[in-house]
Formats: sequence, structure tokens, C-alpha cells
Amino acid sequence: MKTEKLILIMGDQLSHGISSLQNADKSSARILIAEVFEEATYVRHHKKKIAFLFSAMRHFAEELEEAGWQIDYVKLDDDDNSGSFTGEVAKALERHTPKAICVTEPSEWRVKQDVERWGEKFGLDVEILPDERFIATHDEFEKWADGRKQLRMEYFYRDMRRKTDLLMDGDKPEGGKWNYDSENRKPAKNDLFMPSQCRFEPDDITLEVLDLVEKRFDNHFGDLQPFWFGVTAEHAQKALQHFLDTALPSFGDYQDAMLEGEKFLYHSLLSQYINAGLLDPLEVCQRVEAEYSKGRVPLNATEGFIRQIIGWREYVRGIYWLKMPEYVGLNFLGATRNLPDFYWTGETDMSCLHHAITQTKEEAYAHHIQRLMVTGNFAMLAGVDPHQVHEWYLAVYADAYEWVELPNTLGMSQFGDGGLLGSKPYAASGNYINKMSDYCKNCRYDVKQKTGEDACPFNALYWDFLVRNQDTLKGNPRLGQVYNTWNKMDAEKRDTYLKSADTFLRSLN
Ligand code: FAD
Ligand code: DLZ
Ligand code: SF4
Repeated sequence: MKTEKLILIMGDQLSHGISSLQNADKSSARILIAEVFEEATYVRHHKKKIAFLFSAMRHFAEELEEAGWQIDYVKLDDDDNSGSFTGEVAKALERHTPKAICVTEPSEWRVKQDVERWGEKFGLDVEILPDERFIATHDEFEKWADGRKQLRMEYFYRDMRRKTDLLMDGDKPEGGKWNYDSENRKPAKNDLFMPSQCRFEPDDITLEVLDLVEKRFDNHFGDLQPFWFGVTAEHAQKALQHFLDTALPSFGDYQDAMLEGEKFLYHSLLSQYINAGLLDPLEVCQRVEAEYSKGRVPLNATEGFIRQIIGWREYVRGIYWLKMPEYVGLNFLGATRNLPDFYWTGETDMSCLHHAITQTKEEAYAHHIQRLMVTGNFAMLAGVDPHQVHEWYLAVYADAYEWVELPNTLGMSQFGDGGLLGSKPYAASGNYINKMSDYCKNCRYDVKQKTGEDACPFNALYWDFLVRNQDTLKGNPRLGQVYNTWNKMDAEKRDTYLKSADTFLRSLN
């Protein structure tokens, strides 16, 4: 039968219920799924991330074919692979001569711009459908944001609770409070029971992809082996069940904790599956809520987890679409330093950074507090150009797509947007890292020393950052107390802090 509609499904749209498939007719639609060099290299993604997505795309294509869809799958190594979505759509149009193109809205602004040009370029109707896997529509977020002085996640999150009816008791929040974060900040000890991860053996499809990635992306960051990610919706369901069974009950308590020997603690490791479309975010939250209803999981863990997804995840997406394209160029603090080389190697004497970066290299994963308070905090204190920081995060994590990574990095972690996402910079001295982790005990630096060659660099950098940015930050009401402390400090002590920081920063160059 003649092809009526060409449907492009992108690497983070691997959901059987995706809007582009919903009203399509299996006998007359042709599905295009394409591995393209441009997507793998616009930042040089971690090898594991590329392998995960290519394998997941190939498995998804097989599933669609089994379900009766007509698939046109383009592999990266196909002879005439053009290397871009636009090039592959052009070729598919020649092969199938459809009357229209259909696509679910791309998650990244860059790609959406391209797709919006296709109508004119190809002289065809291009139907761009909303991505219904998110809870808030663009319109809803814009309406919520309209006229507000401050766009605080907490208030948006309450609306999402009402909309989804998650953890609601009529129109009141379950347990009487919207947020139980005050119960969620415990450090962890090594003698706690630690859950395992849900690991999967690579099948033939994955092995072929691993071979391809090894050959074609050898110069990208990260270890390809051992590769244990799930690559299908069935795998992702198993990973979810494993998380519910083993880690969720302690998720809240140890959400902010870091331990040298434990890369994952009680985190879910679900973000890469959710972001690629292998798991539905609302379903994940409903399953978590069901565990609470059964009495298996305390409220602080349940609420804390659900907030990350229907609160933070939805909120950062809203901010991204509200503020792009200007957002990516923001640099509120005017930071210009180059990203230190050790972000690519992990070779630094600072134990916290060494561990967070090494595990990123090994697993394409670090949990939120490692990203925010170790690698992010250090980059901000050292005055690294936020655009370089953004490109690093986008490249190195298996769950990274610009819509979610950029607001988290540039906004939350670097204060590059001047406080749209957080009311003050997430700046901290070594004391915070020492409280929340065991990294400091084996560090070449001494977290208790404030200045000098052996002092933890975070300590002097913290004050140096505040002084360097005093003109920009001194009006921030949440920093008033900190600046008072600085101003009351003995002049000689202040000088020693600044000199210590200067010596350290020079050594970075
Ligand atoms: P868990 O700790 O188990 O949390 C549960 C789920 O909540 C996650 O799977 C995720 O879907 C969601 N979630 C939690 N925090 C956030 C958040 N701040 N924003 C959005 N969703 C959240 N998350 C990404 O998915 N992609 C990114 O590229 C990304 N970049 C980040 C960059 C920086 C600088 C920071 C500070 C955070 C970033 N995050 C990003 C958020 C968070 O760190 C990850 O979602 C989380 O570490 C993923 O691991 P997990 O699945 O084990 O999460
Ligand atoms: C991240 C990524 C990579 C590495 N490769 C591909 C690819 O070859 N083909 C594809 O369809 N998607 C890939 N992706 C995910 C896309 O970058 C992501 O879907 C878009 O940025 C969404 O706008
Ligand atoms: Fe990090 Fe400082 Fe602790 Fe070393 S002493 S691990 S640099 S916080």
C-alpha cells in the first residue's frame, strides 16, 4: 500500500504510546528511526550513552515491527547514512513518497528548530504533535509562570500533585504537609545494607552496537565496558520493580548522602529509562505511591521521590521551553575559566571530585548531590564558564538531554540564570561534603584546615567566590548573613583566604 505518512521517531521517543503513533494507520504509515552521527557528536556523548540509545532504538524498532508497523531503520554504518535527521528524512521521502511527515515534538530546542523548517524545505505538511508523556503542557506552565515574580518549584509542584492526584487526601496533601524534605538529609554509613543494581546481560543486538561504538566513538569520554544497562521497556520495568523492592524505602533518608565505595546508594537509576521513553514517569510515580499505600514505604521517601519527578523534572522542562533559546547563553556571574582537564580524567587529588568523576567515566552516572554539590559546586566556586560546564554534563551522563540537563546545570548548579531556579547559589565549603560523605577521610587535603597548601580547596574557594561576586550577589537576602560573617572577619584572615584561593586557582591553569 502507498505510504501516506512518514513518522520519525527519535532516540528519546521510544514509547509505544507516543503521540505520533496514536492515530496512525499501520498499513499506510512508515516509521523512520535513524542512527545519525550529528546526534551522537553535537556534544561528544559518553560511549555508554550512545550504546544504550542505539541498542534501545534497535530493540524498539523490532518491537514495532512485531506489532505490525512498517519500519525503515537506518543504522549508523549504512553506506549512504547522511549523518543528520534532516538528511535521513530527505532520503526517506524519496524512498516512500509520503503525503505528510509526522513527529512528536522533539525534546530539544535545537532539533525542534530543524523540524519546523521541514515543511518549507520539503514542500509537505509536517505535523508536530505534543509530547504527552509529560504531565504539564507548555501552555499550562506558561500560564502558571505568567505574572509571578518568582518561579519557585514548590508551588508548581503542588499544582502537579493536584493535577495527578498523587499523595492527595481530598484537596489536602497526604499526611498534612506538601514536602517532607526536612526528614531526608541523613549522611550514610558503610555498614548499611546497600541494594544491588538491576544489571542486564548484553544480547546479540547490544553486542553488535557495542562493537560499533567501540570502533566509531573510541575518542569519546567514558568506559564502554562493562555494559549492563537495560535496553527495552521490559528491562526498564524490571529495574523499576527492583528499585521498589530494594531501595525505595530508604530513598528519602539517604538521598543526599555520598560514600566512596557506593556509587548508587538508594537511588533509582531510572532517569535514563524515563528520559528515553522506556518508562512512563506518571506510571513510575503511581507505582511508588502504591508501595506507600501498602505500608511498605514511609511517606518521606514516597513524597521525596514523587517530587523529583512531577516536581523537579516537570519544572525544569517548563523553564527550558519558557526561556529558550536565550537561556543557553546566560552567564549571570560572568564566569570565564576553562573547565579543568581533570573533569575528563578524574585525575585530581581532591578525593570528592576524583570519585564523582571516576564513577561518571565508568557508569555514565552520578547521583544528584554528586552532580550538584561536588562537580557543580566546584565549577561554580572556581568560576568556570557555565557553557563549558553545561556541555560537560550533557555529554557525560546517560540520562542527559538538553531540556533537563541545561536548567539543572546552568540554572540550579551554576547560578548562571541569576536565580530563576534557585533563590541562592548552591555554594558550599568542604564542611558540607564532609558532613554528607566519607570522601574527606582519604583525601590528600584536610577538610578542617581553612587555608594553606594542605587545606581543602573548597574552603578558601567558597569565600573567594562570594567576594569575587560580591557586587552581583550582595543584594541577595539569603546571603546577607554570609556577607556579614565575611565583613566581620579579621582583615588578615580574609587576606589569607583570598591568597590561598588564588594560589589554588593558579595551579588549575
Ligand atoms: P533518583 O535520585 O532516583 O531520582 C528519581 C527520579 O527523579 C530520577 O530518575 C529523575 O527522573 C527525577 N529527578 C530527580 N532530580 C531531578 C532533577 N533535578 N531534574 C529532573 N529530574 C529529576 N537529570 C536528568 O534526567 N538528566 C540530566 O541531564 C540531568 N542533569 C543534571 C545536571 C546537574 C548539574 C544536576 C545537579 C542534576 C541533573 N539531573 C539530571 C537531575 C538528577 O541529578 C538526575 O535526574 C538523577 O541523578 C538521576 O539518577 P536517578 O535516576 O538515580 O535519580
Ligand atoms: C542522544 C542521541 C544519540 C546519541 N543518537 C541519536 C540518534 O542517532 N538518533 C536519534 O534519533 N536520536 C539520538 N539521540 C537522541 C536525540 O539527540 C534526541 O532524541 C533529540 O535531541 C531530541 O530532540
Ligand atoms: Fe573534597 Fe575537600 Fe573533602 Fe578533599 S577535603 S574530599 S577536596 S571536600
